[in-house]
Amino acid sequence: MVLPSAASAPVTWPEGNTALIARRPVAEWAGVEALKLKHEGLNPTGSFKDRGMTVGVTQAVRIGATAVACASTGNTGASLAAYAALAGLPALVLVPAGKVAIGKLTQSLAYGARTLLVRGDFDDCLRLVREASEELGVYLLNSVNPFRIEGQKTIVLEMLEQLGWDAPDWIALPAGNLGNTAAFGKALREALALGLITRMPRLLAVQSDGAAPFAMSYREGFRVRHRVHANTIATAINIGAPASYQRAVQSIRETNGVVTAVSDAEIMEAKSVIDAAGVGCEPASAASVAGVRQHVRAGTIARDARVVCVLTGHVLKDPESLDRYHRGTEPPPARANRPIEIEPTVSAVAAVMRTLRAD
Ligand code: AN7
Repeated sequence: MVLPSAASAPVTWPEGNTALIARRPVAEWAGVEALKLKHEGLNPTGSFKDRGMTVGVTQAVRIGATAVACASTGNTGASLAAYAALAGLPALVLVPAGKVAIGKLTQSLAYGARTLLVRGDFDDCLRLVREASEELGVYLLNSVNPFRIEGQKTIVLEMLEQLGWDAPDWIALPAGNLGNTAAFGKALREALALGLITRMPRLLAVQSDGAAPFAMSYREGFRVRHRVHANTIATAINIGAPASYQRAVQSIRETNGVVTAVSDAEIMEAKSVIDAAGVGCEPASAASVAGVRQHVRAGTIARDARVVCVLTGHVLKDPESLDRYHRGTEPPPARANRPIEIEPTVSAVAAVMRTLRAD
């Protein structure tokens, strides 16, 4: 009823059925007791992209596509590479050279996609893949493809089901190219229309200060569609000209939503709290929790509100984001951990143990 039907067998890993969890240290840090985390990093390729890719690649097979392509900051490419391999279709993945986390690049290569390191940023990659796919007849699987959005709706529908169809007050998510913001709004609109829920949760879309064109537009009542030169540590959302802008504006309007931006330092602080709780996520994902904390402090989100933060990617996706702490070139956020090099002696281990606290 809420998804397009597959004519033949769907191309599926399978994906979804991710955990909705509560973790006290994260809730305390954010300032909301009833905070839950929907961990989309638990999908087969480690991000929420698999939910859209199963539908998108199934559609590619249905129409007889001979090759598939996408531009990506890393996760879309990793997911496309896996699902194309599953379907036996050649895949082209265009990523910005030098700006993709190593885990994601490794996946795209390992799953066998032709991976092109484009000398430019994500926005250049997207423009290029749109032109190339039109000229060369390759099936485009960025989230401008509506089938991707249909699949990503299941994040929200599954979350609502896990909550017994008792909708939360807020759903927070990181926002880059805005496909997910578009999908969440559509899912909520349909859930309300179908009577699955009786009231509309509010969306909180969170960007990084270094890549916040959507937050800028929001502050101006969406009168201007901004483009910026993006620069954030959260490479997944390092996007300056989001493609799904229009549909995302509709999502924010229809849910009485809020768009905000947080600093890279706040993102890494949130990540350190999520990581230290034994959950873990990639930097972009932590933006959702950082955004909630910001809006609890501002009074927009009540401390007794029921909030779900979507963690979009797995902790192993982007290990190098912690490099500068591990190498000691920068002080880590309060809860981030740093390796300690020692001589192979028991006394060296004992010296470290004396610094451990019982908590
Ligand atoms: C972990 O892979 O755009 O706002 O090319 O990987 O729907 O773009 C990734 C986006 C959030 C933002 N969190 O979602 C790509 C890509 C993670 C992500 C986002 C992405 P959208």
